[in-house]
Amino acid sequence: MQTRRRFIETGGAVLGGILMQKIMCAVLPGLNGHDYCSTASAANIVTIRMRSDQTGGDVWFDPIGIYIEPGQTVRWFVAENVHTTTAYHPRNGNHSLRIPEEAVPWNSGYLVNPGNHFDVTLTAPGVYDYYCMPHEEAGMVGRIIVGRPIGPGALPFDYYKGKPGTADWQPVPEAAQKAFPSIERIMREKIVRR
Ligand SMILES: [Cu+2]
Repeated sequence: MQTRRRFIETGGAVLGGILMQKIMCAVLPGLNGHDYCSTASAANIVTIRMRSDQTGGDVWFDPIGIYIEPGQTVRWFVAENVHTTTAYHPRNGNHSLRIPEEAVPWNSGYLVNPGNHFDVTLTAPGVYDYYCMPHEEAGMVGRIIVGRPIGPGALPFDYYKGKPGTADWQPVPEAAQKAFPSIERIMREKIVRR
């Protein structure tokens, strides 16, 4: 919970910073044209909503697939229900590695209230697959491509079979495998909704 609170506070500070930036640039015309007043920082945040129908029987990330540039920040927001955003990585419950080797795995922990959010800034190029802990079996997964579609996330789901040190890895559930948008579609459309 501590980790989650810290990230929510960090997210709040970012939002506050954007608001302050807008106010400063509106009231001080001299600042316009300055780097401080560019929209780059706000545009750098990509939002993914964590959705559910009323019964909780249908759950999904929206959008389910996105393409971003290295250094952009992804922000997951709870819209309905309780969710996590958790990278496919052995450090997260022995899940198989499906993010770039040099990337730091994330796990938001449970985000329980609408509006709760969690930010991750992705710099290493490659495919990043992630899941929602309580809803992975139901196929609640998402895919982010940063810069180029490379790395373990670009490989078949069973690529690690027979390799040393992977015997404990959990396979990606079948419903989740079917839910991922293809790399080709993300590269073509940039934003893929379910
Ligand atoms: Cu979920």
